[in-house]
Amino acid sequence: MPSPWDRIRDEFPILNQQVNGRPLVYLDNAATTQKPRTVIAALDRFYAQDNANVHRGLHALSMRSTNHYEGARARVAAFINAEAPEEVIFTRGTTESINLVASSWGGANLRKGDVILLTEMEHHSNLVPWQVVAQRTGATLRYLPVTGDEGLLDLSALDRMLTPEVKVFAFTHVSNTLGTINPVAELCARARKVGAVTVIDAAQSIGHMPIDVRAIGCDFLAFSGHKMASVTGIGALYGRRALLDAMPPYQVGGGMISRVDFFESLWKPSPERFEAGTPNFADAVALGASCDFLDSLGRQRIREHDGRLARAAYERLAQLPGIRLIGPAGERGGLVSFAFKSVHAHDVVTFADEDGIALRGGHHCNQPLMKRLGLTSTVRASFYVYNEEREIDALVASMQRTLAFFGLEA
Ligand code: C6P
Repeated sequence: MPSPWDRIRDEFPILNQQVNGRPLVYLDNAATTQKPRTVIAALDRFYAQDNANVHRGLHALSMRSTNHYEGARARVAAFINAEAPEEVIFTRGTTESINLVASSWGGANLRKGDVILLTEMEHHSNLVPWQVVAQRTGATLRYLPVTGDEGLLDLSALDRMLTPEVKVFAFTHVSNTLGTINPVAELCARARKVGAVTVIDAAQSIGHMPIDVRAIGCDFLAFSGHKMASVTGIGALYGRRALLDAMPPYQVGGGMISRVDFFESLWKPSPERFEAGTPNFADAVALGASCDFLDSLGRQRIREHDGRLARAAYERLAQLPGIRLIGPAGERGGLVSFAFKSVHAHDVVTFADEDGIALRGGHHCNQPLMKRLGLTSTVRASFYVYNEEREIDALVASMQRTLAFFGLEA
């Protein structure tokens, strides 16, 4: 039987184009992944056949649409092995999911004297919402250090930092700048010992590896559809049922109430409590389709593929003069991040674009981490299911051309 891997690039129509007269080499997958035909078709089919508002109508289209929307919720719940679909709340993505937890759970449960534990490698989306809730409640922020250029969490500091005052421990699964894969199950187990609630930012892991929230033992997990071969504007928050049911709403309005009077209202349970207004049901259907697509490839196989490319790129790039690679030299997620001593990241990315290669250069929404490493920016190449070894050749050749232009060749 043919494997979907055999013709993987044909599944992604966008890849078949030239950029600046060269075949496109798309290595900006950590920013957003491309979309396969099956996901585009699922969205098209939904709008062409089933579109109607959900949870409101008694007519056929509305009931069909509601079934698709709730089916997508069940599909996402199964994808992460949640106990029940009600533990999945649809949001706009990782950022909104974390804002929901910080504002709703944090606002209701944190007070002066409590500690919010984060890590130095957090994306702004898992940092700023906690700063704001700390200011609102009087709680204190604490950061688990990163070891240096190898970019690991300093687990030896955890015992000292994970005190009973820590009420919540929020950390990323895979760093979008370092490529580090954090030992999330171990972090959750250690947090549980002091009674801290755990929040995992899975933006960079959800599309790249198997994720089982029950095996990991987390309380919350946030992710975005557009980083897992799905469309923009949809993502999810997983939360343990008991915690969700005890949380106040994040936004209020239609759809999330059980009764409204002129002066007070009652809320529905999760997930409706956290989905005020008309939800993004069409894109949720596309998210369900991307779960099917990723499972057809096999998520363990995706992890091996992306990790292998990232390690190969790391080893090839390490031979270039004046390069500083950050993140672990061994096992890593599907990205590499580096800086040249004498060429700014934006110049590197601009030269690469001339060669048809899409990279990202900048601070990657990781300003505190950059400061910690004494950097202002890096170049990042990030891989996904359709990338091939020959694209690493193109990447390295482009870097050599850039270095030669600046008179820095070996
Ligand atoms: N990182 C990158 O190029 P949103 O924007 O809500 O879909 O995801 C935010 C986010 C949260 N956590 C991590 C670890 C992330 O990498 C991201 C998004 C993109 O690295 C855009 S800055």
